[in-house]
Amino acid sequence: MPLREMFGDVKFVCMGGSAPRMERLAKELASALSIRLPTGMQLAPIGKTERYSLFKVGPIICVNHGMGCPSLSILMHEITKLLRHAQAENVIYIRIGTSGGLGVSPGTVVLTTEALNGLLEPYLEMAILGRRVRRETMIDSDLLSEIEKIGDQFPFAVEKGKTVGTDCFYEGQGRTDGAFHDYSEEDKMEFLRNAASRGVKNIEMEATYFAMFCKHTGIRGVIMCSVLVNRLLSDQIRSTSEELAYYSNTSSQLAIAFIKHHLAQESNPN
Ligand code: R2B
Ligand code: URA
Repeated sequence: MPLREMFGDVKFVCMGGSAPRMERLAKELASALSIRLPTGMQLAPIGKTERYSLFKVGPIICVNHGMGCPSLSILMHEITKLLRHAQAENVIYIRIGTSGGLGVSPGTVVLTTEALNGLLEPYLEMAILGRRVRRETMIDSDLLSEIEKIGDQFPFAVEKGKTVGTDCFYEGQGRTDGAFHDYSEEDKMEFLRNAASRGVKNIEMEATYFAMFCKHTGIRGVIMCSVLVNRLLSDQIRSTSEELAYYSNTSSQLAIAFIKHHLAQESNPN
């Protein structure tokens, strides 16, 4: 494929778990940035869609990464190789996701400052060549304050905080409504309160790998996740489907506003 021609202009890669959400985001970005497809053309995924669905609108890739770090890790390696071959420069990676909140209300977008693993430690541990390798998971992006400011225009809250990334949605996140659990409701609340007291605002399943990857490669990356439920109050989502659709879309709205602002600033720096 003529990769340079196809992807050499890329400036942003938006990644999120689900393919339909990423397709919707691509359509919303096209409309927000007034990117018109030639008459009669439809937005379509590029390449195969068995594992990931990738869309491109102007200088933005929108691609889904599935659930958990193993799935995300393959995507991040392959997208990064693709963009290197295409000679794309200064690309910003954005994870746009959903999460369970700690002490923050549904609809809030948490901007991750640092990712913690399920032991509440600030690193990702991987087995590489039969050895344990630990890598840092700080988000040292100068973009967080810019994004926080952009958040002021929205009716939902945008807050910086630490994010726990787990390998398991149920026991790993201290749920008591999975197929089994070997701890009590009190144990669960102690874990969640302990995490909150260390500055954790949300829990999801990809932040550690995403943050590590960006730090290790020097790629500028940010994680913005919508909160679906305040886990300090309940694990059950009691919102209506309309409310839930609104809550899960707040991070996409923030990402669109950020990309628009950033592109406008680049084309008119004064
Ligand atoms: C958020 O939602 C998914 C689990 O339901 C997971 O991918 C995540 O991080
Ligand atoms: N995704 C998660 O991983 N956890 C939640 O509580 C909600 C969404």
